[in-house]
Amino acid sequence: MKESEKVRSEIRIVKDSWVNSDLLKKAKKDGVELVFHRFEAQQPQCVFGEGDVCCKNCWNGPCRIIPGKQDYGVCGANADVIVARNLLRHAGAGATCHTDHAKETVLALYEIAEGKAPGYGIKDKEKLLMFAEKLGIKTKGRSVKAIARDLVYEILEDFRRQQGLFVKKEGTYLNWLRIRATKERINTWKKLGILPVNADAETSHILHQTTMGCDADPVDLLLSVMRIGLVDGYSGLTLATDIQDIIFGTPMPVKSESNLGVLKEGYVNIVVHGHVPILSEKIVEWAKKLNDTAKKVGAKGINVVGTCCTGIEVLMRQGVPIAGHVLQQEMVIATGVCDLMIVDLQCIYPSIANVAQCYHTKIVTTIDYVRIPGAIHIPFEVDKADETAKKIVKLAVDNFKNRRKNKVFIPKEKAEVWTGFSAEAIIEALKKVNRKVPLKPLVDAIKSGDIYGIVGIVGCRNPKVRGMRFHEELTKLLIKKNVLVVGTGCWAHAAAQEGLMTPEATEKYAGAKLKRVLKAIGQANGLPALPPALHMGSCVDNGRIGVLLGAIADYLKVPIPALPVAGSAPEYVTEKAVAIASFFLALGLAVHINPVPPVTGSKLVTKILTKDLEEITGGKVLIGTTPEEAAKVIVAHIRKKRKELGLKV
Ligand code: NFS
Repeated sequence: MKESEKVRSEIRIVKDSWVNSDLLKKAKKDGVELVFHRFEAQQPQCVFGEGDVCCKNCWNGPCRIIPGKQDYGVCGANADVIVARNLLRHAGAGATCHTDHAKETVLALYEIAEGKAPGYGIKDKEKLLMFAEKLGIKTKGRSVKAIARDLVYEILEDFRRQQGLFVKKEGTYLNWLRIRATKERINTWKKLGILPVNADAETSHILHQTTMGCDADPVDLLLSVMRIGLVDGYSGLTLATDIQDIIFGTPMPVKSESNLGVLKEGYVNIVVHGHVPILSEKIVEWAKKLNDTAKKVGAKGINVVGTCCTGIEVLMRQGVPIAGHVLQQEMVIATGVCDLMIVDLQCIYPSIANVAQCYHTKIVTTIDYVRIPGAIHIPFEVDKADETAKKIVKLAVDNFKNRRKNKVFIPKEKAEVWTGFSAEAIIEALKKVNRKVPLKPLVDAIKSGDIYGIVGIVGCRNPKVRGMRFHEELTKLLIKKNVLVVGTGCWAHAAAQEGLMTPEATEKYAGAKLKRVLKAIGQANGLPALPPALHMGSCVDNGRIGVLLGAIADYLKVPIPALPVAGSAPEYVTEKAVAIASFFLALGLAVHINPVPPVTGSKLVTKILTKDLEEITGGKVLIGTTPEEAAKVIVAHIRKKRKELGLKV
């Protein structure tokens, strides 16, 4: 890289408010390579990959499409087929992340029901009973464990049902979709023939469908993307969240802190990283129990903080502070005070083991299919949860003495965050305004235009858009226009660090009308105001957004696509994000996606996703490559929906 380019790239890095330049300098001195450095080393990135017109599905290839020169791969597949096939594979891979996550929790519930996981219980019995009753499971006079076991059996049906798989039969589709989606959506999906039958079979089936010499119809492939979106939405996201709520409790509002400043110098710092709360909940519990042990080694106590989505899980339910989003995971270690980072699955950079080598940090992997050379592997099983968590926390305590004082630097930045806004928590807050019909104040505000619309902003942070502060700026632009923002995942880290998840943010950033509504609801709940950016949870908690929108649509007696709402993934990175976007599109939402999704290599696929899909599911992809452009297209979409509903624009 030329010297001038190097300087430019460093300026871009430092421009991000979440990058502390002193920490960056120290990391450089310590010999640490960060995500930005590797990103720069990868430039220029492959243009064929960007348009997704590269096919590596067979060894006639690899083939790539150059319009007018090489219009077909060796087998005859054109750009439309290659792009649609690749998109389906990405969505499928993303959906398996969420269905595996959901299964981890469902199988944990089974162990609990069988009395084989003594470390865990059932915290939200009401939710368990609600789902059991919806699925026709007898509840009267039965023990909670017996009901939980039957619930697990019904859920597992969604992963093994064969009837209706290849020969479609009426009425055979996912149980969890049946009890969590709106009737109108189910009918629409039924008409389209995209109701999934078996989550595992659907995700493995698409590998067959997209192999050389199978499905060559881009439209059919895109309908399958929608079906996979539903697998992701119901057998992944919503199921994972619902079962986690049953085991660990449904989140309710709680205050905490965010950003690297939550690490504490005198304390044993344990960082939980990944996605599934089964492990992190136990670590939090054992850190409290072993707090005095830490004092014996000269520490003031144990400080557990989180990164990425597992951090959010323990933030939402226990108020554990969050240290950083996906792009900050290496920086957490570069502070020199991370005594142990414990990871479960997904979004864990393999590079953390290299960064840890520059410090005393121990990395502990816990899932058998997620291993990192250089890390210590301690398998985590629910039946031995307590002894394993205790062992890991002790490992961290023992490592405190190895900290190298000359390598310590903790950035001061930290911000208050109000979190825990599950759909139930939002309804509870609204009940303080209208006990009998809690949705009424929210819907009335939408109708009057005091809340112009609702936008769910979700997903990763992408090094491609750094320097732009997309999450932060887009959120501010929307709330200024009286749009209520809800969201999850790394967006939530960004919004929290920017101070957007506080009652004060309402005063500072919200448009006058939105401010009035949020103040009224907040004051009914003993707060100066509700925050204008509501933290609904981790990435799997995107299912909560679906449930909330479904409730609003049912209340208004209109389909979800008719609502003045939209979704946005302004810095998406992962295949999981592709699956989530597919779910939102199937739900009938307009979804802003940035960077521009990898479909531009096909004019047909681009046209279907940005235009024609609206006539099919009601959803469509919106493009906006700056926060200003994105806010403009999103607000224009909301305006259109308001007009169609006959509401004030
Ligand atoms: Ni979701 Fe993106 Fe990862 Fe969580 Fe963050 S990167 S797709 S937000 S941590 S899953």
